[in-house]
Amino acid sequence: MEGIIIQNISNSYKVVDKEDKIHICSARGKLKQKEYLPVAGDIVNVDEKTKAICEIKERKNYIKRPKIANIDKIVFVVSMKHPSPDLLLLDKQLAFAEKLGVESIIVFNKCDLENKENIEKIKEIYSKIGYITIKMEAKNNIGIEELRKHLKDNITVFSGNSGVGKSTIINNLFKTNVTEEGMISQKNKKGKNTTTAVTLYKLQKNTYIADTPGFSTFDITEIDYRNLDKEFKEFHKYISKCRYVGCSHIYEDEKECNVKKALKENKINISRYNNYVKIYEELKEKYKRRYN
Ligand SMILES: Nc1nc2c(ncn2[C@@H]2O[C@H](COP(=O)(O)OP(=O)(O)O)[C@@H](O)[C@H]2O)c(=O)[nH]1
Ligand SMILES: [Mg+2]
Ligand SMILES: [Zn+2]
Repeated sequence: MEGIIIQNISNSYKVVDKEDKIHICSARGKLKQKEYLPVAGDIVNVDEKTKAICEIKERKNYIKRPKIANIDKIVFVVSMKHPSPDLLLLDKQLAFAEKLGVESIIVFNKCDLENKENIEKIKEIYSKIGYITIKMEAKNNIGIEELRKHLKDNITVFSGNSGVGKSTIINNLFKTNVTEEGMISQKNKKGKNTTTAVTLYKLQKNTYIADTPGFSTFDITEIDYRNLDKEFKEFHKYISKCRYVGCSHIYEDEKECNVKKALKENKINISRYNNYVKIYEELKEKYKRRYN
């Protein structure tokens, strides 16, 4: 039987088959891939008799923290006020998604607290690059349906600082979808999740939202600073025309840098470029200290 793992607690795996039946399985003995263990999001083959997972299908991708496989999309939630937008963090998270090869959706939440002009200014930076951007007032259930359209047939993870509105958004997604047994019914009376394990909740057919207790944003230290420029989507078409191979697009002695030229001509946004430099220096510093 083939299914998807929606939860893993030690050696117990909840596997959902094509008929939506949940099987409690284990993952030892028969498992072909002894070198690693299955995680939430894995498509697996299960031995019907023993309920042992015997094979993990090849992964599209794998994230260490939170431990999850086969993610299709990441939703980055940015708060417009209280807390104010953290664009450095957003740019880090977008770089992470680019490296992983996963599509990003940027949600600007708490739009009720900020004026239209400021919202548009920030939103435009990212929509111009080609990112999907959504204005939201999760508290007032505005923007939820627009987001829902992008989640269909995908496994989605939410990322963003504490307090930006992730839980409010996820709860609204499930609340307005009364026909499906969702997150709400699987929570206890206080509305808290009953588990600390990464869990995939079914929003609709083939559509899952990962609930990731204790997780807020991705660790990007695995990105090699020398390749960071490639994770900035809008830099792509300029990079190849820099004079120096391996140009970092930062230092004065790198003459005829095409990225800097694009920056001067306003083809690259200054906030994005400045954050690129900050992230580059941060990753480089970490790399230098890696043996300490
Ligand atoms: N004004 C306003 N507050 C919001 C909105 N969305 C969420 N909040 C509030 O922001 C706070 C943090 O939200 P929460 O969903 O817990 O954030 P999380 O930490 O990212 O899960 C709560 O008090 C929410 O009611 C919104 O669109 N507008
Ligand atoms: Mg929360
Ligand atoms: Zn350059």
